[in-house]
Amino acid sequence: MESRHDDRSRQITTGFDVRMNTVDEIVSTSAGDTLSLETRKDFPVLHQEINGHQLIYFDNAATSQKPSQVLDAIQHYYQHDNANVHRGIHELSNRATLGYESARERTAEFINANSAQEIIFTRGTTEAVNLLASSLSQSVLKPDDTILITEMEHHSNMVPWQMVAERTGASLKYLPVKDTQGALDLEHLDKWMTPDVKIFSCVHISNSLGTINPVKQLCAKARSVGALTFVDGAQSAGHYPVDVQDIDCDFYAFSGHKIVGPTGIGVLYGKRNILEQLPPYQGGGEMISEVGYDGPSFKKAPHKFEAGTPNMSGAVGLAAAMDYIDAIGRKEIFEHDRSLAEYFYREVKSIPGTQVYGPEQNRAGLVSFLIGGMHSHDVVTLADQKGIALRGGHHCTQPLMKKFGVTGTARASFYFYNNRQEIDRSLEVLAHIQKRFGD
Ligand code: 7TS
Repeated sequence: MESRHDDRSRQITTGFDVRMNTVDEIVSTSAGDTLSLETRKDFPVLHQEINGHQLIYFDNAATSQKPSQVLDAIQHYYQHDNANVHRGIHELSNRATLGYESARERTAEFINANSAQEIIFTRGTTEAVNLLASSLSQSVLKPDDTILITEMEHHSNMVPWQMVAERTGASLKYLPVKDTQGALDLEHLDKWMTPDVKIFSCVHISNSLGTINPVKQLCAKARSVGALTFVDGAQSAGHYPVDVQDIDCDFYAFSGHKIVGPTGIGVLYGKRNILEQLPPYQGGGEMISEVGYDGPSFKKAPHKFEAGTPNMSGAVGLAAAMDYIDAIGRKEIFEHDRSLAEYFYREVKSIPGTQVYGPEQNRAGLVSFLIGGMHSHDVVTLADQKGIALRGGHHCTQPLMKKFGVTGTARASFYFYNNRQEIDRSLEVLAHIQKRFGD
């Protein structure tokens, strides 16, 4: 199966060039609601009423919606190319293998990895962190070592390290978040980045605050003390120009379902020389080079990390999602999401008694807030009655919420198909909710 990159790009009529962009370029670009106008037609799920109102989908940090181009790619795979990969030497198996391995190459291109050998397919970000933590616990971590993460990590980049620390006797430390504006304590890095730190793991964009962490600088600092570096890209891969060689992290992970791709497929990127030295995560078919009753020998990376029948249709759908995203451009997506978030942040804050979390500027496209006197779940339930999908709760960052002294927040998270009209409507609804039920 040939790469669909060009075909898919043509199907999307946004007219943007496919290229990587720098952060400086992002800041100087302005974007209106053009993206929303041009892309909404591709998303069938958006065209429906919920509780008698036009759906407003603001839960994109949890999962994104899928365009027809991705749905078609998956259907095409099952209708024409489905077979198991690698095993059979027949035409369908060859096509399935080509589709799967082309998706690996497409992924390498998407994050500017040096080669497709550096791309491991997983079920998602969560499995990627578990794979890495498990493998490093067997090969790198010793009882006197330290794993350094941050206080704003999602549970999936916290619990696996807590489990591994427990198992290996290594210490787990947390780089502090300064306040509810959500910046890391970058002024005291020397205190935290010490030679005992063997692994530094950090979220790129916070899912509960919208903070964009300076991961390139953080990874450079961690590397200077000899630590391996991991960046959780679940909220950045589909929203922000990502270049893993520029960040110079050793590992980076993201989930397909958050970047308009299918569920059940994700990516762990790892530098090739390091992956070759790490032990496998799970054992089974496809990951061995030879097996005897006395034991196995393993394939090279990435295949030694992919035991069992992989998610072929997921990989094909993921490649279609990447084509779709790149045809728009992540610089344009970022600018669009950021301008919606800054607008929402400003306006929601002016609703009496409302508290907002995360940075006011230079933020990603999601906003956490609390309406005075109301539980976040009540805000979300009332908004749902008007067709607005928000998320309420701790957003799998429970320790951070505890630090802020709250059980959770309501969160509106945006993507390129959202627009100002939707925000104005949701602000109207939230103001009404506050008036009726808030303090
Ligand atoms: N890391 C971050 C920063 C995330 O936001 C999420 C999911 C994950 C890891 C885990 O991704 P998964 O695809 O493996 O589940 N975040 C959210 C969220 O904010 N609401 O629901 C899921």
